[in-house]
Amino acid sequence: MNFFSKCSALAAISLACVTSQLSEASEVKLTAKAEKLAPYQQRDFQEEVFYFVLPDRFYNADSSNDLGAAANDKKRAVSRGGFDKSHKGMYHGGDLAGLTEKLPYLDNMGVSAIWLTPVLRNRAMQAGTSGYHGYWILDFTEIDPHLGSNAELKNFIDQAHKRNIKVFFDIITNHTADVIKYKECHGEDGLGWIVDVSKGNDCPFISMAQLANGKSYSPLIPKGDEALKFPQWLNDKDVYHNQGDSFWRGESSVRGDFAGLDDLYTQKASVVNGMIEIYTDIIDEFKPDGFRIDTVKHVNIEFWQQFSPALMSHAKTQGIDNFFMFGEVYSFEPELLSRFTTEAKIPSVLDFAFQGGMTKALVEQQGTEVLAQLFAKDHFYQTEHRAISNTNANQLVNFTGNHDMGRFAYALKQSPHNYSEQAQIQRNLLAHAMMFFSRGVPVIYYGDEQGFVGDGGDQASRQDMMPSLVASYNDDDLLATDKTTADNNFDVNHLFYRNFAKYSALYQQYPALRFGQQSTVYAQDKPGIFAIKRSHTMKVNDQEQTQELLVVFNTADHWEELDLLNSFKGSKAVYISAESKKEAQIAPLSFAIYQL
Ligand SMILES: [Ca+2]
Ligand SMILES: [Ca+2]
Ligand SMILES: [Ca+2]
Ligand SMILES: [Ca+2]
Repeated sequence: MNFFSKCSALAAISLACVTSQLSEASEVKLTAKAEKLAPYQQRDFQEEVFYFVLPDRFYNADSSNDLGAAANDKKRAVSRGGFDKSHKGMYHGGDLAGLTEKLPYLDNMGVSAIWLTPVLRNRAMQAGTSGYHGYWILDFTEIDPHLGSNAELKNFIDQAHKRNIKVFFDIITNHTADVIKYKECHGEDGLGWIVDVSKGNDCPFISMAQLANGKSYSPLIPKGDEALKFPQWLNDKDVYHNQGDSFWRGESSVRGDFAGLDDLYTQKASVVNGMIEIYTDIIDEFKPDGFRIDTVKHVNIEFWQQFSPALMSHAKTQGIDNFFMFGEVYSFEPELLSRFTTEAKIPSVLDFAFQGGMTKALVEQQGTEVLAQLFAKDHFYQTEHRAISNTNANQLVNFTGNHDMGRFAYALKQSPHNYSEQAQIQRNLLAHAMMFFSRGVPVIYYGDEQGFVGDGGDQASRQDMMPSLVASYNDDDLLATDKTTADNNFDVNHLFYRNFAKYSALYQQYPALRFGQQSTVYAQDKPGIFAIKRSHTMKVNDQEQTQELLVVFNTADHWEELDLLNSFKGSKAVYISAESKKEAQIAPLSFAIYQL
């Protein structure tokens, strides 16, 4: 009996047995996630399937807000404009009303949590591009008018909660929009440049040693901009470092401006308390289910040691018992990443090391031992700090690509291996399967489910889901579809969308895939088999039951023998992504899950 026929026999009781992930005909009835997942208020963070989205690039359901603030709104004049659908660095019109309208599309794919790029009010224009991405906050008390109103955000959260979907905000404590200028760089009025910006390093960083020797910048706020920020204390120049631009190393990494963005003096108690108040107010007003924290590495650890526990405990007083936070620490080293979940007391971080492992194994074709080496460092995340939320590597946040580094599909496309379209499709699907079925919480980057590719990172990876007018997006060859980004791309029949829906359903069906302790069963020094065991003990009717799953990936572009199954007598396949010709073989670039 081959695996396919085993799989068919099981199909009646298992949710998903398909002959091939590339076949069009293999539709299986999946159990709705609502039947498997606990209600959002009681659900653990590590049960989620995340969808990460830039609201501006998703769906425009209200063209009346496309320009942002109203023309007669004096208070918000700097939050008006920047709308140009043909420019990749401008607002494209997507909004909260659009996200609300498209909730069924996300729900159907099995998404159980949505992470939005920052929604607070931005300076609309800065240095020739716009704040469409939300990372240039001016007003920490209200929603950017391009996206909608505070009331529309509340409605979006209510509608998501009705579908048992959580909502996470992306928050920033490192910097505000760029309002403060330096006389030495921008002149007496702060309105231009008096240095040669073509030489790079626009406003060179002044170190602590230089400060001690009397060198410093003279910060100023251009006339008319003195009261732009909310709350008011953010308009005080003394709550910023004012040391010039970061060059991303040493003390400049924490004390420097991010390309001119005003870097907060996060060592000062008033700033720590001010930021805690800003975000406890946000929790009180909107009751989000958690936060993703931006630029964590660029803020001193002592700040997080106060900020993180304060927010976690405040959320509990608001009845959000499972409130959770994860930080962005741009590093591929578990030794450094884990400092922020342990020393800095942030419950979890985005697992950049996991993303790096996917790239090594599936783009660069390194041996699967690179994955074993990655997971061998999971112990770094286990320390006494777990008192906060009993966290461990299972709560790390897995992703394959993002809005800064670009999509995994782009990494495949530009690889010197010159992958065929079919190979790009298979490798992309396999990377996403690893993201779902390895320890950690999966994050689908919006558009990946529609075969988006992109020309690189940053603006080049922030395509529109709605019909785009950006020429450099629309000339892309999307994977597994004849459509382009000039079309509407909410296709529930796209190969990737359908597969991600299956991955979500599997994830939600088997507790061991969400909670299971992971151990490596097999890895090798060349592409091929990587096998892990996921093991989870739970109480069922007062009896302890252990669910054990074996997940086998084949990263090679050839068939591999599955001799290792001999060590797991009586195992049965619960999912095989590509039909096997023979028992005890696994198809190229495919995976299989067995119950032990
Ligand atoms: Ca709009
Ligand atoms: Ca900083
Ligand atoms: Ca500045
Ligand atoms: Ca292009």
